[in-house]
Amino acid sequence: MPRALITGITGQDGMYLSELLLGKGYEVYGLVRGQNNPKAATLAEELPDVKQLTGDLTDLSSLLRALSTASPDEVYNLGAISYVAYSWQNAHLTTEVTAQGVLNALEAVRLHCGDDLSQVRFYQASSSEMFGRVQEVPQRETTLLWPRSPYGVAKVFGHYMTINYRESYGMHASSGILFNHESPRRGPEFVTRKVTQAVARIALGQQDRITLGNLEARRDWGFAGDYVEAMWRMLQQDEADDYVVATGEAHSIRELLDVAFAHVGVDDWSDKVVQDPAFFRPAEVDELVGDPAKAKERLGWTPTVGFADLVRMMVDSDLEQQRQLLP
Ligand code: NDP
Ligand code: GDR
Repeated sequence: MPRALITGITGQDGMYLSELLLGKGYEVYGLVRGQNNPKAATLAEELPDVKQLTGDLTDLSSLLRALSTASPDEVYNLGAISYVAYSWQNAHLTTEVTAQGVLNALEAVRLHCGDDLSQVRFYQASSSEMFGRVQEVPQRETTLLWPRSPYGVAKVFGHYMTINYRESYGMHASSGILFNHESPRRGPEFVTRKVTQAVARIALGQQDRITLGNLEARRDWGFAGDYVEAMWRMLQQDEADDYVVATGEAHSIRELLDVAFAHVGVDDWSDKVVQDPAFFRPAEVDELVGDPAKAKERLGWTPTVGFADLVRMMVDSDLEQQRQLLP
């Protein structure tokens, strides 16, 4: 039975990846941080077969302990402070977790493996945010990186450190440059979920308006369930490498609003959306769109859920959740 250790197991991708690996017969271990983390109970309820281990990416010894207990064949480093807007307010913390945390994870694997680094394959959750002020359209593995936020800068560090461990020690360390991916499990601070949750509440008469920032930004949005499949496929390759994972299509926040509101029968949402400068970013990433050709060719990976279906799936899920909260 193959064994996997996942950091960031309580996040959106950690949950989908756990389901995928459990379905393939893996023994799955997940690193859960903090004292009495409330998400541990949700994880235990939804995925009782996952074995939870206590640890934190900023604490090297906790990572070594987790590796020793899990003795994994594959390590997926998904843990991060992942909310871009928050990273300006907490740049040091973001650097410690999202940048140095990757070094800690890589170093823990290297120390754990000793002379035989071939025991463990490593996946790093890199991000399209590394492209920031884009130097090429669409973005591919070779596009120059130009991050625009402390989060993006931290991800660039983790990305290059992963490549460096591959080149220095021959570690099977791959980096997935994933574009935005969403689902009903997406945190409500991210714009897709913020919109679908608000649209559901507006449709049920629980709220009048939604307050947003920049409506012109464009993102390449895919479904998280598809994207964790690409992560797994990367670690099944003979050689470790870097891959862009994206749909190849970009849509604006306005289009997101169009699809989400239309799904509950609202064609004109102009009186339901308010813009607040508080949600604008100090340095915006205007448009991201990826070229997933390499992932298609080498991994045989293609996305299965398109933009409009993804948004409708999220609105439906939020309608159901909000109905359950009604008195
Ligand atoms: P989430 O924000 O949903 O999950 C982040 C996870 O990291 C949570 O489990 C969180 O734990 C954990 N974490 C935070 N701080 C620490 C720490 N100090 N030590 C250990 N774990 C920690 O992110 P996603 O699931 O959406 O993303 C997974 C990874 O992929 C992240 O690295 C993200 O940056 C990256 N990524 C995501 C993309 C996306 O569109 N979703 C696109 C590209 C990259 P807790 O639940 O306790 O807070
Ligand atoms: P992003 O996702 O920054 O791309 O990072 P997010 O959903 O936060 O923002 C996308 C775009 O929407 C604009 N926007 C708003 N965003 C939020 N969160 N809230 C708002 O009210 C709002 N109004 C407009 C933003 O300005 C931005 O342009 C996500 C994260 O998952 C990262 O961890 C990951 O690496 C990248 O995707 C790829």
